Amino acid sequence: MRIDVVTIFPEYLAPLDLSLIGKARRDDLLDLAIHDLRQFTHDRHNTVDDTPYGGGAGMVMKPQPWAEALTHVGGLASGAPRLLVPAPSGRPFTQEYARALAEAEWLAFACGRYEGIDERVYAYAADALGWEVVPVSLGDYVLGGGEVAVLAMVEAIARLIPGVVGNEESLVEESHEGGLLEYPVYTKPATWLPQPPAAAAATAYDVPATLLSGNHKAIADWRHQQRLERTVARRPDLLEAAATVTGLEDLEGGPATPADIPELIVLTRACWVPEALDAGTVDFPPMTDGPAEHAAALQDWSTWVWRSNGRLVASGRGRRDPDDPSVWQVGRLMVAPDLAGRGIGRAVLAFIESLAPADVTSYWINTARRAERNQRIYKKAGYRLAPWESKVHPATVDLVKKRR
Ligand code: JD8
Repeated sequence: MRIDVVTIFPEYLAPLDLSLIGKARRDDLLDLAIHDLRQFTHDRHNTVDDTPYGGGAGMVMKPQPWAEALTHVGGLASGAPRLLVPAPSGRPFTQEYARALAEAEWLAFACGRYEGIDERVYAYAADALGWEVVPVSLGDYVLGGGEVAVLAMVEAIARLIPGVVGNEESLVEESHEGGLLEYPVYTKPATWLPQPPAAAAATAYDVPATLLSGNHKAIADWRHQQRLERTVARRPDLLEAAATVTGLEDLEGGPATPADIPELIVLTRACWVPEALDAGTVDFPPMTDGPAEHAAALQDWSTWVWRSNGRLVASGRGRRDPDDPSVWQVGRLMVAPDLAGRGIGRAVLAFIESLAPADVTSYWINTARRAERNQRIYKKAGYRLAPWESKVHPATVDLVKKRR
């Protein structure tokens, strides 16, 4: 890949000589050239800015040096680059966009400063040079110019070029791939005893036992669970995106309201059909729960519902155990039967767990003794069968999980 960057601060981009990107350049995987905009001025003071038409604060970058610089860049190789222009108003730069840009043969970046570049430069690049011009934004905050954005974008793009990162599989498993955040990582020693600050007691910090178990399946499950929990806690917006990836459009979650009760009754009955068939009767809650029971439950539980394109497709609820405030009871986890198997239930469970107050130390779920599929799902999420007889009903079991 070829990348050209035009800037009034070439030194700002010196970090691109270092580390991964520097190695990629030396290995000829990346041909990166930095160009000083002032080289394309013709006055004694190398002027690149002037006052804005229409008035207002600050200065604007003049079109002439930019046109000459971009024309020069256009002559450095055959074909045409895509011109990326960092700007707060640009297209959000995401991992998905970085992946698309990593496929390009040639990219050029125009680093603005001051109040930005005279708008006619973009028209010139598109019309006279025939380039595709894309304003891009690093994020929703204001920088002083495009250089820092280019550093970030070039690093994100270049590491996706085949051969730049040694370990290719580390590119697949990482944060933001698959819509979930990264799992936490640990290295030796397995038990770490830091030097305590003066007058403080020494505390040992352990690596989570699963990572020392040598059980690859258990480790993969643990890491996946960590990714889910982190995403729920830190970036719930990403979970909605992940749900879309799993085939659910326009998924929106929120606390259940009385207006949801009619659909909640239908979804609940549909989800408990397997238990009813197994029991040979529909004469048990939640099958028998009507509007009154659901309305009462909305008072006692934090109940959430998720809708896809307006349809109520999933729900779950949680509350403190009335007999033991350290326990968070999770209940009525349901996903519309036609949407089962997409990981929605796991996401709902992780979300309901995340509603527990900070002082809660364990989670509790009750399910039919014979509901093996449910129990498998809960065990995968870290729950274990409680050794005691359930107080709810003899035909049910309790599953519990320690909070981390
Ligand atoms: C390029 C000039 C500063 C922009 C007045 C002072 C990207 N995510 C991002 N935030 N900010 C930028 C960015 C800011 C820039 C320039 C990128 C050139 N400025 C100006 C207009 C309003 N300020 C960015 N990518």
